Amino acid sequence: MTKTKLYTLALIRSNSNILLGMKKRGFGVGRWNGFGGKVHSNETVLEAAKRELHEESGLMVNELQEAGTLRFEFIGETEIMEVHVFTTNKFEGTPTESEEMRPQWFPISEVPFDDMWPDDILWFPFLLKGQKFSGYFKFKGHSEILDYTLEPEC
Ligand code: 6U4
Ligand code: NA
Ligand code: NA
Repeated sequence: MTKTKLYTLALIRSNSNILLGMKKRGFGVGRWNGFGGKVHSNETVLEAAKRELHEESGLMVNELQEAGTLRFEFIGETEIMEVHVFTTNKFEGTPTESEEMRPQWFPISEVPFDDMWPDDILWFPFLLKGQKFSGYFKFKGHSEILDYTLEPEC
């Protein structure tokens, strides 16, 4: 039996820059990533997205737009990760390093895809043009995509 676990991922934009965090521990360590984590049992996905963004970057948001949904399967593991991706260009605060993340702004033209999850280069174009997306990726280890589907969603 496969079990689906819910996660959030928030990508913050400001003018022509995007905020990423260098993951300092745990899943995705050593990669630039959006901010997010596990949805707790007492909160909605949106509440979790705001909480994780604040915990990991110090930023606060009133609204987040739904950008897309990503499902990840890892060969040999029974759990499917379902990641709800959000974005906004309205936020309060200044990015601040946390135990988990070191935030840094990147120009949209210089997103460091080589040091990110390998799926990111595939779905970022949808995110950047504001097209909602739905993706499924089958990983071998954490660096090899064996199969995937990615499509626009309304
Ligand atoms: P702890 O360490 O328990 O506080 P938590 O912050 O709840 O962890 P974490 O950081 O393990 O959860 O969550 C994984 C994060 O990585 C989520 O924001 C989703 C994101 N993520 C997972 N797979 C990804 C992938 N293939 N591409 C991507 N982000 C991914 O861009
Ligand atoms: Na996290
Ligand atoms: Na977290």
